[in-house]
Amino acid sequence: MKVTVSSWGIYIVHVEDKAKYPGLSRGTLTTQMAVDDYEELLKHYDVHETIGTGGFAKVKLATHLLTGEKVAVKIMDKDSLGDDLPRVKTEIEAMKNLSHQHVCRLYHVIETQKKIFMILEYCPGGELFDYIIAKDRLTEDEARVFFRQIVSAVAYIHSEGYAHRDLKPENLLIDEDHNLKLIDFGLCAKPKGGMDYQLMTCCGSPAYAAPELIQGKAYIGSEADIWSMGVLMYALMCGYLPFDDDNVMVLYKKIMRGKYDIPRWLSPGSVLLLSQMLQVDPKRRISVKHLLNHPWLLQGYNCPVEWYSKCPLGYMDEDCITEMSVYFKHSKSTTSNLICEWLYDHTTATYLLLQAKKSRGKAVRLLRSSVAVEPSVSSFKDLRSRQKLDFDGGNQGDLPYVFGSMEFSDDDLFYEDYTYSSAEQSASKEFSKFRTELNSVDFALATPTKQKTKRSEDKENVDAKVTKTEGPFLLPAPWTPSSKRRAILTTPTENVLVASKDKSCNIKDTPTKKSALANNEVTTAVISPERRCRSVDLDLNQAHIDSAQKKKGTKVFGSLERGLDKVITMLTPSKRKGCARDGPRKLRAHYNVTMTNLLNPDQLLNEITRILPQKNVDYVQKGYILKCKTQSDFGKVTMQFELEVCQLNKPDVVGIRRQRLKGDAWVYKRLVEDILSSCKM
Ligand code: 6BJ
Repeated sequence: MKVTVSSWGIYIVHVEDKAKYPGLSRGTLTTQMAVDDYEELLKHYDVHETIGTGGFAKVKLATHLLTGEKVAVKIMDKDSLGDDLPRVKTEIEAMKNLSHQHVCRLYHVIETQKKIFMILEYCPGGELFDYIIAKDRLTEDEARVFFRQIVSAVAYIHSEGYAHRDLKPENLLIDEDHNLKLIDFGLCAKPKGGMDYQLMTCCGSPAYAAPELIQGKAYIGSEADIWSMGVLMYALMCGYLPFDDDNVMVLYKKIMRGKYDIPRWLSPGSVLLLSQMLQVDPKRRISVKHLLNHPWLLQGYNCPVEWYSKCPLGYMDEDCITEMSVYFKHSKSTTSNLICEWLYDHTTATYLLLQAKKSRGKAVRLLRSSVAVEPSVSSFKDLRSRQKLDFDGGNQGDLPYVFGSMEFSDDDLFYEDYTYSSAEQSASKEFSKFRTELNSVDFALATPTKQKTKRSEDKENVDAKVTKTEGPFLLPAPWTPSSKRRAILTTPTENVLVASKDKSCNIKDTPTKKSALANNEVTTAVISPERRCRSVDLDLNQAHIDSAQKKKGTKVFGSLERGLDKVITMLTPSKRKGCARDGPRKLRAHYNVTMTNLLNPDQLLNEITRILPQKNVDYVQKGYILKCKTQSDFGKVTMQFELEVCQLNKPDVVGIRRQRLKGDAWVYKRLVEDILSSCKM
């Protein structure tokens, strides 16, 4: 057993004893590394299904074993990151410096030889984008509730010296209290000279990009963010974009002209506010400071937007410290000293998640002894069968063992949460026998460096700047972030991964492993190849969409659902193979579920699978779930989404759950609308 420490103070455990892994007989060094790469993550978290896939990251739902709190794990493969590695570094550094009620919280960073895992706040409501399109558009009052939160988040990050530079509804998530959380700081910038310093890099999503940015001029990050907020506000209240075109050059011309349609339902106050944000001349554009007190934002509130953090960095909660000191058998002062290092290791995660748990009114308790109650299915057999189904499952061949493959995909180590049959459930029970009780051994060993961090230095600079420019802003009161429901707790099987319980491991205070992200300079993000390609993808994707559907103001899911309610068709027997024995999942009506008038799930499934090839959508069927993807002419996966036929009750009809996993949100919207409106149902 070898332990190394990355430059972020993250303990990487390398297991050399292959005898512990019976499935590794055909294994290679790559296989061994893959096991190592997931060990630290699986020691502390139970990893469930994929909830999103970006250009270079996959996001999975997971449960933190000690607190039972749900988290989102962003998984990145270092080899595949290439030019995007600085983006990851930028995001991690920014998120370590940010703590705000409307900014997604970073809890833990795990860097292994091949992977980077970011453990983040879980937002069960999904993307604001999906929420908008499901409702067609938001009422002015609902848009105001959200927009105040967006202004709050943006004012806060600007006050901390950051410009986000990729504000869009896909980067705003909805938490369990229906509050927004800003994500994706990979393109953010922290100008060395402060927020008034100019930036040069053109980045972000074209439809939300400010005119000065797309012209390649030097620009002020905060001013560009305000423009994007104007586009965002328009999207909230209209359900489509103010500037849109399949051709990016035409789109850029429209942005530079700054002319957009004003639909009849917008109030004069909304029109005025939009015009103040969507000013082509950045110097004439409204500032965040003026937005805080803008009459439109005050309507029905009588108080300015509260921009300051209600959960400031470094806040120490007495109850959480007490619980951690009892659990880990340390004095309270040792415990609080360990927490105060803010290494974004398992100590930071445990503390922040305990605080989150407390803020939801739950007992401030760490789960003792056997934490798991229901194991997740995670066997070699399952991994193998699943691998054959996944699009991006790495090895798709006929090897007898999944571990015989040369490389893992991120899904290979986790079983997706779709467990239907009783056979699979009993397999799950059987594997619970292998469960190990994984106590956090690294806590006791964590005696991190007590050096002055880059964070505190940056903060001093920022504070000086803030005092100068943002004088009237108040200091916040202590607050703990709202958080998530309790989850089913499981641990990985012993065969797959074994946690290090070897307390004699030679762990040093000073990082020994040179991190790929060790360079600590302030980064100006660059436009990634994936983003540069996006416009191309967009065109290719839209090639098969009816021009009528592409028009601005296209009907969105909400109206489509209303249309579907009126259609009743005769039922036909299913000819489909691989039908899940227990029938479709029973789901509650939700905004990502389209209701039909149909009663037979198989008929609906047949109908969708008939239409998908017509729309150039490839799919893999997993029971009642259709894992869909589109590809560009060059074979690049441009979009991934799931359509699941489900059973609703009250009314007792069949529905379709939609979930976008990858690809441009507006292209997805049009494609799924096209698919569903083509289905006879
Ligand atoms: C991050 C991503 C945190 O689609 C869902 C849930 C998506 C959580 C989701 C199903 C659903 C609900 C309602 C409507 C539609 N999260 N949570 C990157 N960086 C930081 C945090 C995250 C990602 C998430 C995404 N639920 N669908």
